[in-house]
Amino acid sequence: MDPLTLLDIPSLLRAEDRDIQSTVERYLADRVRPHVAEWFEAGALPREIAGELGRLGVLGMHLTGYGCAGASATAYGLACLELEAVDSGIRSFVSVQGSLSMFSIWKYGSEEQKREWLPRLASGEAIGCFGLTEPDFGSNPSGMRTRAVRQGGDWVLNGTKMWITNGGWADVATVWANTDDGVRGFLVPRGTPGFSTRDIKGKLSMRASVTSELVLEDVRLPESARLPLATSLGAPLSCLNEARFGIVFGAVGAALDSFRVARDYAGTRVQFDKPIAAFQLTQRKLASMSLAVGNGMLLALHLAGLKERGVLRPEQISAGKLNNVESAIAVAREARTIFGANGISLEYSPLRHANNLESVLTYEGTSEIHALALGHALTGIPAYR
Ligand code: TGC
Ligand code: FAD
Repeated sequence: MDPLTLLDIPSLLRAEDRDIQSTVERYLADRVRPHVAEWFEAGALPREIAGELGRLGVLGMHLTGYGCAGASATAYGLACLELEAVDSGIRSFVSVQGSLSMFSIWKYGSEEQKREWLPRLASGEAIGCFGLTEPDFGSNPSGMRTRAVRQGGDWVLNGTKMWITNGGWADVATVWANTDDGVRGFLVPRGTPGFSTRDIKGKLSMRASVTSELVLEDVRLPESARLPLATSLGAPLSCLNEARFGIVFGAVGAALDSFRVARDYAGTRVQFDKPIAAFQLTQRKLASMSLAVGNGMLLALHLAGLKERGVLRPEQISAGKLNNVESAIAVAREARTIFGANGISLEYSPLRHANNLESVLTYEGTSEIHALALGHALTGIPAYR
């Protein structure tokens, strides 16, 4: 049995959401799971995956119109769970494409920008990225140095963005820059003179994912490249809410997969003439992991319900991200111990998940930032600065 069946969680799900989850799970089992450890080792993700995920309908699946599926928040969350049960890098690709690149255009773009980009991004024909973080400004994006200056009717952008998922692949980058009037967003198509990317190598985490630096040197863009409805730092921060919501479910997926493979291994690995699953200490580990997965899933479903009713608040997403990512990394590490030495090989997923979750702990707001967001909500006192 697994932790979700133990609590009868599938009975809480609508049939249509479960169907979407099963479709995603089947695709991944067939096309991604058998290869993902290899991709992680090689530090590469095959680009064809974008078109396949587009055909599967998961890119921007929670958005409406322009080729997007208009699925429920719960279905989007369950898809993220299945994606991250395979590898956080695959979920990251989908999060950035749908929740950051596409959402920024869907929410803040002009009709023309939406028509130009959303259908191609939804199908995976085009890839998008979202550049907020800079080398010197991560947790504190308000200090960003990337500048956009008006020159005649155009904008000229200069600056550097760092740690950008999908950056080297992107056909269009949503770039956030400071202007004389505050933060604004710009769509920078690949090939624009002065715009270049450099992939970051040597990662010990999130290896099945493209992570890049974006360099903007006198990049000249027309006014029509600016996202017209984005008028402050609140715009990029609101996009983060969408991606953070997906992570609340995704983290449960990484923990669930770690639990499942550890439980199976414990049932077959014999020491002292018994399967190690027969030792009380192993059962205690499985019981604790199961509680963490079940609690994380109930929290995720509760937040999805709030999102579907349109009442989900940012601090509630912070609670979900902080709780579920911290508990997933603890589950993955505990699961790893059940494999003994075998647990450090790529053959078994828990240490790969734990390593990936180091990135998830940091990106989309570090655990410390989400703890401070909760502290702010609980006390009324912001303690970020
Ligand atoms: P502060 O003054 O608090 O806020 C500025 C304006 O933004 C509004 N706001 C939000 N709006 C919507 N949703 C949220 N979550 C919001 N948080 C803040 C706020 O109301 C205000 O609006 P207004 O109208 O009054 O101007 O800003 P601050 O500078 O004090 O910073 C607050 C803080 C620390 C919470 C914020 O800077 C923050 O969230 N920092 C973390 C940065 C971060 O998460 N970066 C992520 C980069 S993208 C990424 O990591 C992608 S990885 C994806 C993948 O591969 O899967
Ligand atoms: P810093 O902000 O320098 O933080 C360092 C440490 O100081 C952390 O522990 C932090 O919690 C702590 N700290 C900072 N401020 C405070 C405070 N006020 N109180 C207490 N502690 C504090 N960014 C994008 O824009 N787009 C992307 O697509 C993207 N993809 C990423 C993919 C990967 C694999 C990774 C690892 C990162 C990605 N990021 C992306 C960047 C990510 O959002 C940042 O790494 C994150 O916001 C933290 O910023 P930083 O790394 O500069 O750390």
